[in-house]
Amino acid sequence: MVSADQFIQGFRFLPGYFDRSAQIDLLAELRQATAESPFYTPTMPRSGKPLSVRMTNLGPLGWVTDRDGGYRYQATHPVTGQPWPPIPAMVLDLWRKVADYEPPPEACLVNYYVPPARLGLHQDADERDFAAPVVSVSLGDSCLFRIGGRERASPTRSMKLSSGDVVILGGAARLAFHGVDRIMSGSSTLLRQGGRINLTLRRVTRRT
Ligand code: MD3
Ligand code: FE
Repeated sequence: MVSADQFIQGFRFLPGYFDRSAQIDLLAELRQATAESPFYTPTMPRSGKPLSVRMTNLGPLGWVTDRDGGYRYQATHPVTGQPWPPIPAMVLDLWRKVADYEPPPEACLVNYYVPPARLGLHQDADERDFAAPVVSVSLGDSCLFRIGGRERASPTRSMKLSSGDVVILGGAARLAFHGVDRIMSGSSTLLRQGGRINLTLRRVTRRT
């Protein structure tokens, strides 16, 4: 297993960016936000098949999917109908420090993986702005993450993402296929019940 740093232009890996105490602070922010805006089970376009990953969002826009509406961004939680809670200051700070992109993120998707949840190989292409990077934060159990190239058939590399790690996907990496193959149960004590939380920060609309 090798780092993907030299594999795709625009991929940056910052292992252990958040120390244990920052991870605990971030988790406390997420507990507050998810009390108002709970994790729900999204469904696939057309088939209506449930995803194994549970989701919620923070920020002005959230990524959602369901059978009839497909993949999209919207301002409200699909179950509660309420606006998504704000993105925590420490997450906006992270964006300012690492994204090299002036406007703040519009969407912070929060994915919650309880084994055997996984995320198949896909591209993040529902945004209008591909000039902005995607910034990801991992919390809780480690996962086996896979990243390839701009085509589904491109060769892939696997790497472990652990609690506190940050990944920045800019440049060519912004449109790379990627997925989460497996959660490594018991690899972290951060979440009492186990599992993995991932935050992905994105710009959605084009800069004017
Ligand atoms: C590579 N999330 O929400 S984060 C997603 O761990 C998503 O929950 C995964 O893929 C997760 O869409 C991966 C790392 C990541 C995020 C966005 C990317 C890698 C990426 C965009 C382009 C290329
Ligand atoms: Fe993705």
